[in-house]
Amino acid sequence: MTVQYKFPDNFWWGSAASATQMEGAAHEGGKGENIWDHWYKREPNRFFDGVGPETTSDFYYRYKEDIQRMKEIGHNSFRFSISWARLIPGGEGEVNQEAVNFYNDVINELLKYDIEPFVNLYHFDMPKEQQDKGGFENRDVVALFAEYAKQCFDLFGDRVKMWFTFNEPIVPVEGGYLYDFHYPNIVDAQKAFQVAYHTMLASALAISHFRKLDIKGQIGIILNLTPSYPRSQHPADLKAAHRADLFFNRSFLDPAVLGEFPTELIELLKEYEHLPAYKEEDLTVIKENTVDILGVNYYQPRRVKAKDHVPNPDSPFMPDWFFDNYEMPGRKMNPYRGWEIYEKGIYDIMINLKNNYGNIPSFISENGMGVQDEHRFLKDGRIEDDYRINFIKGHLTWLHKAIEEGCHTKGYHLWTFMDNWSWMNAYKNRYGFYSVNLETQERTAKKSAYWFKEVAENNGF
Ligand code: BGP
Repeated sequence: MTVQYKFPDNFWWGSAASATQMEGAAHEGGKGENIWDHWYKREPNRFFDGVGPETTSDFYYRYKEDIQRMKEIGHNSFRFSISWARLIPGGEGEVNQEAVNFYNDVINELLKYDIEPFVNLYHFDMPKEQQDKGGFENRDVVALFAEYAKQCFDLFGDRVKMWFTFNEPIVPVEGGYLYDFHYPNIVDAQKAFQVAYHTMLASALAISHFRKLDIKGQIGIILNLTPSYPRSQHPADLKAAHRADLFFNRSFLDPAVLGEFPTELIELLKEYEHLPAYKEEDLTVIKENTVDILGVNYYQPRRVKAKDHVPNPDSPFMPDWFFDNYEMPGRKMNPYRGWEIYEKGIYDIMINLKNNYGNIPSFISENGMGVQDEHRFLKDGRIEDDYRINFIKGHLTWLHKAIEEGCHTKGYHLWTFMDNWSWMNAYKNRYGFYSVNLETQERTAKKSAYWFKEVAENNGF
């Protein structure tokens, strides 16, 4: 392969996944219930095809063969999450030894193949007992999360060098407290802001434990940074895009990297009486415990326009001072998932980090192309996913340009290693390098897996 786009030495090539989405063994190995197990039991029909978190690719039992596959396709790093409810079944108290053994084995197996384990502590999966007490609405849960994080550092910090506190903290806020696509299905802006605030406090508190333990590694957070593009240069549209950025990106990015919430955000929350409860000393914890590294998840941009004052029944929280989403005519769409494809977005994000966030070291922690009914692309027993190869290439090309312009970008992880269960969407959209037959658990590499192997081996394409 002639290499036109060469990436920096030691670039991380790999993929990402999460506990609830791939482990299976939802009621085995001493695992406690999390909100997904509970919600599925309560409302199975809310999940695509009625499929719940018990039906997965069974990584809990098949991690050895899967890690070997990672090696086969050139991974030098892999991100997974620890299930809080598996490690500490009720979210507090005794550690479950079977879980310790499992995560130890996974970490050791990855290291055996020179695959750097990237460990994320929370991927949307609050233990049910803690959610019953309010989850992150409840200040006590903040300290419990930090305690759980500390346990993880103690148990695995001798080998794991790359740590992340949360994946996409905005999603449980939007899903669970504004737009009804995650448990606890509450629609209440005040609670949403409280949960967002407590999540960022919990992240900083976990980082403070990490620093006290003097773990030889780095700690960060994974954010889905969604660039907001205005419909036009009209001041009202510009203001709408600015607010979308403020709420959906900067609410998390600023405290994580700069150690403080944007003043403008605080002023707006005061004005609209949504300021969450906080203690003065929290702000010091947030100030003193910023991240070493940022994981960036990028799928699609946000197109925004000024509110047109027509109530939108699909958007329960879209007050007048907010913005409306805008369906820009002619935008390029993923025909198999319904999300926009805008490769340059990845470059814009990186340039923003360089210019406004001290060029913090970062990497792409998720990017990927979901496809419905992907078996239609099956040819001679394997999925010919040229569309995914083009998708990755397009994004890597812009990422490469960002790096050439001085952005401190250290890797690229695809979402995801093998087709996995995805919350309410269950198995609707497939993203993996490997397809999985859920009846036989047979894995088959897609065309993109072989292509990616070459990219990783050549450190470029
Ligand atoms: C991201 C999440 C992942 C995964 C992905 C795809 O936001 O971090 O957990 O679910 O989105 O989502 P979907 O299957 O709904 O297309």
